[in-house]
Amino acid sequence: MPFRPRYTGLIDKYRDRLPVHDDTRIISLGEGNTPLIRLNNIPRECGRDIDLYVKYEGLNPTGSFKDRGMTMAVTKAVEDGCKAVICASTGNTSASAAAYAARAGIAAFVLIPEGKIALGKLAQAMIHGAVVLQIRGNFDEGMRLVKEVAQNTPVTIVNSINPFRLQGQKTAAFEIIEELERAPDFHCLPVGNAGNISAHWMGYSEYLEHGIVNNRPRMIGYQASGAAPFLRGAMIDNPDTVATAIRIGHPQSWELAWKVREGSDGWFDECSDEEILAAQKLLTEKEGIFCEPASATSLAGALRDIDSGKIPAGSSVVCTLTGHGLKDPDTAIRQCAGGVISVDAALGPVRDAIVENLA
Ligand code: AN7
Repeated sequence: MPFRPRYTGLIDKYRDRLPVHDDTRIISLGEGNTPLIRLNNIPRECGRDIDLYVKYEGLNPTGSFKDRGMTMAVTKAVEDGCKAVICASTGNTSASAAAYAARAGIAAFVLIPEGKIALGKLAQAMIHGAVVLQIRGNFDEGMRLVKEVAQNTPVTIVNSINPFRLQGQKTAAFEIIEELERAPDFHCLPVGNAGNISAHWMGYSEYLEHGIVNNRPRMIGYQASGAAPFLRGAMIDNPDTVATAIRIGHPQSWELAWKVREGSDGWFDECSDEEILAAQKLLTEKEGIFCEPASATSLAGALRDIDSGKIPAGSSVVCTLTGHGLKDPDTAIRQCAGGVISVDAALGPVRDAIVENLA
């Protein structure tokens, strides 16, 4: 039989493990089923015996892992008869909420920090028709406002404090297990609100409890140095980092994430902006994989911990690449010091430029 059934998204695939009914109208854009790519060149060059994979969540419909949670959150909001969703966002949640609300035919309101959201994400929220409220404040202030306004306005919050979000996001762990036929030894993620690390742990734990695997990974959460409340052990008020997606000082899943650390015998660490950008560039140049800066935090941290032996040789490691590189073209271009070469539209100059640059 040369044909397989059309892939129709993660709710259809994992229906038995998600809180939906047979007659629930599913709001899906075919999210999930993202590639788990084994890195070749980076492990070889760093000279470590390591089985290193990236889970390329940037290949979800709106370019980030948020779609896994949003398909569930919007499906349930529509099931409950809600006509509008709202979120605060550093960018990806707003892009995803805007798209899934459009798909559902309901309204989306998004609060974003003025001047601190990557261009692609802003474009997405706008083109999908969300009402974009740019606040003169950061994500944490936006989140507080969203919680307040939702108390007496008919809008459903679709940030990760909405429990259906984490239910959807746990499916990434299912997919990894199905591909590796076991759980990895270590799973590294960038951490902002810590919803995603918590959701992955739920997924891994569920497959362990149901006897599908007999191991769980140690979970490692990396934060940007300027926005690292887990490392400091306390919330921070003025987070700052080039990785705007994780420019968060008051994580919403604070308690959950500490339980993940304890339960998995994992740890939190920080990466500087320089380390984050270097990892992003390494991945694009050595493996052909383009993720946004925040996403590269998982790889930046993992490479450092592999190098120091904290992640021992022989381990299998999965790094989640949470968002696509095209989300933030400005930061990518700014990283390429050489820029582009301008030449006259004539054979001579074009040939000269090629010869000069042949290694
Ligand atoms: C690319 O969009 O919080 O630790 O408002 O966009 O689950 O918060 C984004 C978070 C990592 C952190 N990588 O995940 C938002 C938002 C990317 C992200 C995170 C985000 P959590």
